[in-house]
Amino acid sequence: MPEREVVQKPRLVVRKFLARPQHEGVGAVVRRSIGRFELKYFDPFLVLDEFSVSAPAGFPDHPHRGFETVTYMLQGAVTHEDFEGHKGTIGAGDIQWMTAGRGIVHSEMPAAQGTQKGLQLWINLSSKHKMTEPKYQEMLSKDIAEAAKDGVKVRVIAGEALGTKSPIYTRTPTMYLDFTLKSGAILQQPIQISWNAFVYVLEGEGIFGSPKSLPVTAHHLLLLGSGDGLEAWNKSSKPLRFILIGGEPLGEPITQYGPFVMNTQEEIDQTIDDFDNCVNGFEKARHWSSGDALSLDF
Ligand code: FJE
Ligand code: FE
Repeated sequence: MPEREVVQKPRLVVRKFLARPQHEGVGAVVRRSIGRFELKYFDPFLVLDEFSVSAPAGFPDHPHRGFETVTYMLQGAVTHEDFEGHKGTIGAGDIQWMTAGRGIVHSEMPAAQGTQKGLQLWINLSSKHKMTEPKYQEMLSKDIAEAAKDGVKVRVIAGEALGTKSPIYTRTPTMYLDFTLKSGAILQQPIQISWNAFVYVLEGEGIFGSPKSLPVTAHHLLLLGSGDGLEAWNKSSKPLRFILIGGEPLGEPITQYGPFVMNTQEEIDQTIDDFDNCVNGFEKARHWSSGDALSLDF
């Protein structure tokens, strides 16, 4: 009996976006793919930014409520500091999984000379988790599980790949995998059938979904259609690196005002009120500032 394939109904690429650079924060540049006008929301994902920032630019004091931010560093380092005194620096390969929940006010600033690069993903929280206590999960590069087989290497940030599991707890069920395929390598990666999933290409060129499709290069976002997994090929002579992210859609109404994402307009009005008055989770914003010279109007 032949071995059963891990992917029986491969997902095809249904939409493709090139993320062009735009200005965000103070003097920072992001290539935004999810969260821009043409793709406001890909349930449960609100924003995907490939950011690039050099001192003195950055993302000075700003609030969040109702979702999670996941920062994955690719180059350099970023220091974050919040209104509870939680402070730290994440460097290349490290991850910070921040559940803003009912409220975080923080700054995210370059920590080194040169250009700091990374990805920041905003994952929506379901109505029952929006007002949860803020929480951080941080993993250093050396602690991120890696697996390799037949020219495919994966760093498992969330979820499971090649028999390796991540310890990250996801309130909105999410997979986050960083794949590198050597020249000639082929990938088959299962994805929950009911989840939304996309690929973001970081380096090299890859063929996704069908072996007959055209190669895709860096800074492209590919939305995947229905199916039980992803098939990808590196038919080029150079390494291919891409991120595969999937998540269970919440199927809830969303109302967004900048860094506040709730279900209804009333909840947004309440959030603006809470923030202005430093109550309901924003208490510590009253006497706090990171000390960054820059300031951000969100
Ligand atoms: C934010 C504008 C912003 N993408 N990528 C408005 F820029 C931000 C923000 C970020 C951000 C931070 C990092 Cl470290 C990386 C990012 C947007 O901080 F939250 C609002 N509201
Ligand atoms: Fe932030």
